[in-house]
Order: sequence, then C-alpha cells, then structure tokens
Amino acid sequence: MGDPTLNPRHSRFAAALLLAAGLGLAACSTAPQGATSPDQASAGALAIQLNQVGYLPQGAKWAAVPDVQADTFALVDAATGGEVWRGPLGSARRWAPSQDTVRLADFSAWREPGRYRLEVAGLAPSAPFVVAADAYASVNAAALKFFYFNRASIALDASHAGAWARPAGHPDDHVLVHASAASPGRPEGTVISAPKGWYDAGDYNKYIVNSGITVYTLLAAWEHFPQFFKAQNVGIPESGNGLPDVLDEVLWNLEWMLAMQDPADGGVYHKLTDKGFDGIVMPHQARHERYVVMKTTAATLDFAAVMAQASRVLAPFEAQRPGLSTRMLAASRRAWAWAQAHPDVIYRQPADVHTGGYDDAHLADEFAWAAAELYITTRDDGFWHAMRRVAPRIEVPGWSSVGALGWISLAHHRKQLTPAADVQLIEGQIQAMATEFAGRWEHSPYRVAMQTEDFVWGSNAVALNQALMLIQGYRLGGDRRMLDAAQSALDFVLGRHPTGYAMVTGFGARSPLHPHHRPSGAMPQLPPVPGMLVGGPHPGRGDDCKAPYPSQLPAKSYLDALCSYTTNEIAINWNAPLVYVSAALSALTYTP
Ligand code: 9MR
Repeated sequence: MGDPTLNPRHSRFAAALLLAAGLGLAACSTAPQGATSPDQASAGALAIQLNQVGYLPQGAKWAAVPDVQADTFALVDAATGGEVWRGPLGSARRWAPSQDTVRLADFSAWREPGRYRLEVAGLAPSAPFVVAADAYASVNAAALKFFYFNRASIALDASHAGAWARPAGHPDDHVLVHASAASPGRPEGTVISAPKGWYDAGDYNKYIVNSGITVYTLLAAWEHFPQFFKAQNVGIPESGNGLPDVLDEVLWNLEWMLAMQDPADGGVYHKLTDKGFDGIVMPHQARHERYVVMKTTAATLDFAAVMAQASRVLAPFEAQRPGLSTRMLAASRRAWAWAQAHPDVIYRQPADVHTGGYDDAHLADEFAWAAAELYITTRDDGFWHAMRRVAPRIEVPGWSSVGALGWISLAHHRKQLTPAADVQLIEGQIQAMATEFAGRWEHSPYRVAMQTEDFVWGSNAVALNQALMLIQGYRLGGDRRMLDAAQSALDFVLGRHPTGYAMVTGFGARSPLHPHHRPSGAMPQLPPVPGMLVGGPHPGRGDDCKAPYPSQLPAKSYLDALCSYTTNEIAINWNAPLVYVSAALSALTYTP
C-alpha cells in the first residue's frame, strides 16, 4: 500500500519543517506531519475523513465515512496493513452544511499507541494517523511558531526559521500620524515609532482589535495550562531566557501595542497600516509609507483588557522584565479612562485608506471584557459593577464579539475574586454556552458543533473557538461530552472535514499548499510556512479568483489558491485558538 506521507518531496521538507518548528526528529517520530505535495491533492472525493494528525490514547476518536454498503470499518496498522480492530459503522445521515451523507466510525475504545489507517470495503484507505500521548505536540509548537514567522521588524535567521529565513521587514520606527488620528500634541504627519508586533494575517498591517483577542487567547492558554507551556521550546530567539516561549512570543506583540497608545491622553490607535495592501512581496520588499489611523473605543478597550491580563500574567516575572507588569496596568487604566470619556468612537475607514477595517459598532462586549480583566487584576469592585452594567449575551468568541473572554477569565479566577462577584452567574454563563455546543455536537451527523450559519469568513476558527468554550465547560463541570466535542472540533480542522483537507499548512496527508500569505506566496519554491490555520470554507465570495470554487455549499466552498483571501488566508486570531485547543486537549485528556 502506498504511503502518501513518504514521497521524496515530503521527506526533504519534513526535515526543514521540524527544524523550523524547533523540534528534534525524535520528538516527532510518532507524528505523520509534513508538507504535502500537489500529487497528493487528488484525494478527497468519497474519502474517509478523519484527523490526519492523530488522536490521544484516552481521547475520543471519530471518523466520517461516505455512505457505502459496508457495515463495519477496520483499524489497520499503517506499516503492515494488518487489521488490529474492527467496529460497526453508524447509520447514514445527511449533514446540512456539506449535503454529504456520512456514517460515523467510533474507535475511541482503541487506546494502543501506534500509526494506523482506517479501512472500509469499497473505499480507499484513510490517510495515516497516529495514536500517541504527544499527538498534538508538533502541531501545537508549529501553531505557536507561526507567530514568530509573522513577526514584523526582525530578520528571521536560519537557525530559527530554517528554510523560511528572511530579511527584516517593516521597522515601523518612522510611522506617520494620519489625519484621522491627529491630536493637539501629535498633528497630522507627526512621526512616531511603533516597531515589533505580528503581521495580522496574509497582509503586513497591524490591527489593535485583532491583536486583542489573539493576545488574550495565547495568554489564557498560558494561564490555564502553565505546565504544558513550561515544558515547551519552539526555537525562537528568546527561548531559554527564563520566560516560557509562549510569553516571549506574546511580548513581541504587546511591546508594539504599548507604542500604539497616545501618551498624551491614553487613547489607542486602531491600526498601523499602509494606505493600501501590498502586492505578493516579501516583507523587506514592501516600501509603502506606514500610518497610525484613528483612535477608537474598541481598540482602546481591547488594549485595556489585554494589558490588564498581561499585567497579572507578567507579575511573577519581575526579575526578567522589571517594571513591565506595573507599566501595563497603568496603561490599561489610562485606556479605560479614555474609553469612559469617549464611549462611542466607532472606526470609520478614511477615504484614502483601504486596508482591513475591523470595525464594530457594538461595544458593550468590549466594555464588559475590559472591566472583567481590570477587576480580576486589581480586585477593585468598581470594575465588577462596571461589567455587570453592560454584560452582553455570551457568544462564541471572535474579534468583534469579546464578551465571552471576560467570563472565561472570571471563571478561571473565580476562587480569587472579591465577595462582590457572583460566581454562580459566572459559571452559569459559561455552562449555558458549552451545553448548547455539546448538544449540537451530540446530534450532528458529522459530530461537530458547527452548523450552516457558522460557515463565515474564518470558519475554521469558529470551530476552534466553539471548542475553546466547550473546554471551559469541561474545566468547570467535568462533563466528558464537552471534552469529546472539543476534540471533534480539532478533528474537524485537522481533516475530519468535508473538503478532505487538514486545514493547517504542513500537517496531515493533504493540507493547503497555496495559502493567502504574502511571504509564502513570494517564496513559491518552498512549501508554505508551516503551522498556519487557513480561514476555511464559507459561501460568501468577493475575492477575484479566476479558478472556480469546487462547491458553493457552506462547508465545501473552499479553494486552496493564493487568490482566495476569503477562504485561504491565514490570520493571528485564527491560529491562537489552534494553539489553545491543541494544548488544552493534550493537557486535559488523561494519557497514561
Ligand atoms: O477576519 C475578518 C473577517 O471577519 C471579516 O469578515 C473580513 C472582511 O472585513 O476581514 C477579516 O479580517 C481580515 C482583515 O480585515 C485584514 N487582514 C486579514 C484578515 C483576515 O482575512
């Protein structure tokens, strides 16, 4: 039987990928990750869909099988082809978002580590996958390492970036104050310096709103699973400096964010941007003038929230970063004060600026989130009451919907809050959402919480943010269904997906080769930078791709092409929940 992960192209690039991900070969001996090749891309139709990276020994293990005559499926050893286990296929059911009729294969009972495939009579064998306690170590490390690859203002050297080394781009030490951002102390054209930070996505701009939820999610991963991240070394320049890599990486962006606050009044600029998007060039080839544009209430509140959170996270690291925790809390308070005085400054794109908007007119959730983080860090009851005054309905997190983030932080810190806090209310908010997703998962023919309306721009991240909420429910109440439902969401983005793709570059037997990501597009001789989650299918169009999309169906409308920024872009706010969920499942699923 041919092994799709063992072609020469794969082997050559797998070594580079492992180096770039900061992982020794030994650490990865159980994982089938590696760059895919175009010749593998013909698989898909009528294929068994499963997590192409793998499963945890004690975790739930599901596959979606096309509706064929067979009644059973076999788990076979990937090396010998020998059958090790057989189980019954579930009944055929149609899943609305893809219009596929599938039968579920549940092999959760199989816990023996190894490398396997699934076989069903009448179908091609599945992609290979592992069952291993460290099944997600590599994908988690690569997902975090992506942030290093997307750093502005720094050269990526070969010892950390492997084949994807590149010169520095965007020093951002000569940034102009745009007319929309002018203030008495900083009139239009004033030059400021705001280096570092991560490029938002496939473009080279830096946006505070999207940085907010991204930083939050990575800091929450650290707050919730410190043991997992303490043990990690992803091979970034700061590795080994006394801070865990996840915090070093987040600090790269937080330092930029601090420079986005106007020292005169505490307001925060919405974005640091070119006036228009660059072409497909490397960062150092981009020559556009850079601007800070408009101070907004959303940016200022998101800034206030993550600075309050970062302040408490960094407090124990005073020796490594003296004074930083205190400085962040002061910055957070000033931002909060600005937002109180300017409660409704909505982002309006100036006529001469054409980059991403991240404009959101509903700010109750931003106020609630900032208040919650400030309350936890300061223990000042005034912030609890401020949050309760605006508390919006809890929704799946996203850049424009951040209310849940505050509830998650409150739930995590519930034992250290002041008596003013209503812990029952906090737990109830989380459980209501997690219970809803678990119910959807349980009744889904595909065994995922995703429904037709969830297939929006960045649908893969919607699945992972649903998982993030399910994980909070599990952490609070221990309901195993919630952990299994979260596992299903990770399976979904790693290959139990109606497109047949594992949606993370460089992982699985079939993964995106042409993400909308300028550095990857400008280095066509290389596989894409590894560890990037692409946005995923959704039926709304708007890009200028000439190639036809294979389907218009919500869960299948996806094109692995550079032009498809609507379905194949990558973004910091999408990778962050991949880091969170892959770490959480590794930490929470008991492995002997
Ligand atoms: O993720 C954003 C999505 O929710 C919006 O619908 C879309 C259109 O406004 O923009 C997405 O964000 C993009 C941002 O504006 C610019 N950088 C790339 C982001 C991902 O596509």
